[in-house]
Amino acid sequence: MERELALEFARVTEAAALAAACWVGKGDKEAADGAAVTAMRAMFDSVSVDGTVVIGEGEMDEAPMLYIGEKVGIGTPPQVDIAVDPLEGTNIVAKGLTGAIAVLAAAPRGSLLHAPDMYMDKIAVGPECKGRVHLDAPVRENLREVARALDKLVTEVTVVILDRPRHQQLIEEVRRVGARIKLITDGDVSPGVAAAYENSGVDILMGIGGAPEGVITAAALKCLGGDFQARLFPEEEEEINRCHEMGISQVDRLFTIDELATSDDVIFVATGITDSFLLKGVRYYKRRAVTQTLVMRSTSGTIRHIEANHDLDRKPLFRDHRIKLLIE
Ligand code: VTB
Repeated sequence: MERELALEFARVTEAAALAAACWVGKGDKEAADGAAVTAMRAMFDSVSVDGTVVIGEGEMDEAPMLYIGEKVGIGTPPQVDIAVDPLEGTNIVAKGLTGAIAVLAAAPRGSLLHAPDMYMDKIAVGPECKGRVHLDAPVRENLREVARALDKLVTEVTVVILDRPRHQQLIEEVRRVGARIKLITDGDVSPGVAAAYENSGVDILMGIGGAPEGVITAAALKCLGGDFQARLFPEEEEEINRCHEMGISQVDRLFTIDELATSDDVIFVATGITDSFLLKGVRYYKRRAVTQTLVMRSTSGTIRHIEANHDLDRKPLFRDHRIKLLIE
């Protein structure tokens, strides 16, 4: 993939973030998601790529836009797989909490796992901890290894876990070992990526979240040289059948980072919607809005932060939307 593509993709997540940001705290997660999807879809129409959505808003019959299998981009080479989450953290935006991002990963056709929409057990760490943790190792062992690798006391290690009843045992085990925990309400992509990001305050992400989000996190960690391991966590027979239909015959197999994103040519972009471990959220002033976007390419290993200052009056998509919100 040409490096210029990375900047084109940044515009795509910026558009989604700007659209979703109008909905912060308004209690309407569907509207927030719809706005992000519409903006992302519209911006894709100008990107020089022959893209196929492999992780998106759902199957064709459940999503009008960015559905799995949908073609995006203007249709010229390169042929790429696209994984999107226009609004990672719909509840976060609805309630005005921290941690929402608009995110996109791209890799050559056939190189991102077509993950079924179900739960996935995950562990994500940064480069120093690569090869030192294992999804199936006891929590105590993993946290001690992370502490050693990062030259910290275990009491200084920070673990991010989704605040869910299913994680009660995991949380108890982490507390027994003495590590710090940051419980999050939603949105496990941003802390998963942050685990590999210097000074983010996150050392490791653990627990069960969405499988599509897992593939997106793996793509990001490929760019950062971090590690990610995962196992699908189907809850019913129907989900097991779904795995088989999607070509995953051994449902309980462990996926390494290189199996989730097989290519070494990955682009990852994310724009902050609300403040998160990774990025600042959208800020407004004087009919302008400032966005922060993380842009990474695994081939070069470059990590860019793009701070963009947008003139909202010159962006019809957002201008009309803002006027509509004001009138209503
Ligand atoms: C995570 C998180 C998402 O779902 O995957 C989580 O990254 C897992 O699902 O933002 P549950 O909410 O059922 O626990 C989200 O929070 C929402 O899709």
